[in-house]
Amino acid sequence: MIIFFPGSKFGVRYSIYSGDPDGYLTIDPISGTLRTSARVHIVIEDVNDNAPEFASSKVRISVRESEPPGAPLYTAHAVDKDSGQYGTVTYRLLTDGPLFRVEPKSGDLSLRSPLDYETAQRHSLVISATDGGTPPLTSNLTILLEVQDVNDNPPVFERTEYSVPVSEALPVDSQVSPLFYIILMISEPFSKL
Ligand SMILES: [Ca+2]
Ligand SMILES: [Ca+2]
Ligand SMILES: [Ca+2]
Repeated sequence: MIIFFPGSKFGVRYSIYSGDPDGYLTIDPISGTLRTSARVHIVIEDVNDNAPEFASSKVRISVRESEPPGAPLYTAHAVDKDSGQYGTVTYRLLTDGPLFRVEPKSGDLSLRSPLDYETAQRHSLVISATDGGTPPLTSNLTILLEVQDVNDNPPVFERTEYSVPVSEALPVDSQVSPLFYIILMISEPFSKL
């Protein structure tokens, strides 16, 4: 409903009195010209334009060879700026699978089986971080793992029994072979070995 007010300078002033509760209409108070307006809601949809990012592409860690399987060694963490599944990161180990494992959600790196310094003193691991886009975007982290030695091997003889012929005329404190040095204790009855 449009009403006008007599008595203004030009005799009439227009105003919208009712029928437009949401305010879509405006009226010129002098000319009475009606105009419409509308609110427009713009929703910006995210796209997968950011790959997961590690703070550094390479890290070094040091692990004792005595660490038990399952012990946490390192936590890989990548940040993806996208939202929803486009920003959801899954971790995967690309190398050295038999010895190590990575938890896909947390990025926790742990041992599957024990390390052995005497077998391998270094391992180079690559962990990938992949988002949930289609196609997915991926970044890699290289972990240079150095194995710390621990004293886990007692001295061992190559054989459990050795036989070396020794002359009874051999002087005391003699070397009987390049490999063995035997101090003969001269006392009966063991002097005739
Ligand atoms: Ca995005
Ligand atoms: Ca992403
Ligand atoms: Ca060792």
